[in-house]
Amino acid sequence: MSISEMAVLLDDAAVDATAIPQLTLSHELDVDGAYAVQEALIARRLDRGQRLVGVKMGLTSRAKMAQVGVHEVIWGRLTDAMAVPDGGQLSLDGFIHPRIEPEIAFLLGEHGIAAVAPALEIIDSRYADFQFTHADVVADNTSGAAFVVGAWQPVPAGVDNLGVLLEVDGKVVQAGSTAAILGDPRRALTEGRALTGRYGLDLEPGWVFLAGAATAAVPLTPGAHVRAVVEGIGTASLKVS
Ligand code: OOG
Ligand code: MG
Repeated sequence: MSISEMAVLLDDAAVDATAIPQLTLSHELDVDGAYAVQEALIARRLDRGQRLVGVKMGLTSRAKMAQVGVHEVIWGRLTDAMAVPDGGQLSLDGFIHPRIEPEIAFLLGEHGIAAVAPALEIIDSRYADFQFTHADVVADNTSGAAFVVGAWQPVPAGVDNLGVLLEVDGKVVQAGSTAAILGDPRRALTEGRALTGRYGLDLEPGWVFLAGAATAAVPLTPGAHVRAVVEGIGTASLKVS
């Protein structure tokens, strides 16, 4: 199966909210090939009028690596269609088996980080049972489905040891620290620049950069009110309808 055929399979799976078998069960796919599938998959969305608005890192914390059994840092693309306003509503209709995780977001400036914000990421593997290899998850745009960015804040002196909470209906369901993100989420940006550059993508000023979750993700259920709290930075929230 060609790169573009794999991209069509993954694109259709997302559009139809229907899981597919892992590509690597029946096809040869290495990580470079998987990034080519991801690029082709996102190109289809850009052809449908979506805009690239940023990049997300994945598996930058041990908690996340352990949850999915893949131990490599990965990255994916964010389009405007994936953005949900802070405090907004999200219907689960278009998702397969969505999970949510707390993140820290950077607003990219001309020279480094222009602002920081708490964020939520909704991930929704297009593979059956949320099971995948490194190459599978890269091809699937690193499970990216939607994201919420809270109010942008000036860059604090350090972002390397901030408490991170994920709350559902007012109860803490995950707790961690930004220290879990490669020791310092700014390191995720350094790695992100290098990794995206390897595949010909330059991070642009004005883009959102998600550094990767500090904690494991939790299933997203109808009616849930979900909030990420990042110490000293604020909150990002979402209501599931
Ligand atoms: C892969 C995406 C990981 C993160 O923040 O670590 C990710 C997955 O968990 O399905 O977005
Ligand atoms: Mg994430």
